[in-house]
Amino acid sequence: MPALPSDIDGDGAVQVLDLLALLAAWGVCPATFDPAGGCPADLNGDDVVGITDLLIMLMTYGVDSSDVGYRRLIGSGDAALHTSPL
Ligand SMILES: [Ca+2]
Ligand SMILES: [Ca+2]
Repeated sequence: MPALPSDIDGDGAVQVLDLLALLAAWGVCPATFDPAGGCPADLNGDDVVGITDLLIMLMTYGVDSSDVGYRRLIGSGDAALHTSPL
């Protein structure tokens, strides 16, 4: 199963610790200056952790990678989910 991009700490769910990690990294990514450093909170890859990344995280906030809703969100899982209205 693909990883949740907003799951910054990698525990399988998007929750308060991921939000805190994003807020702690707010601003220009260290990766801009140190390509080896990485910038997991930069969810849209523009080298800045900002409002767009926060909005991306909020779209999946509370989602657990084992949830049916997550499988629907990423377009995998039971095909019947794709025929039901959102
Ligand atoms: Ca997490
Ligand atoms: Ca960004």
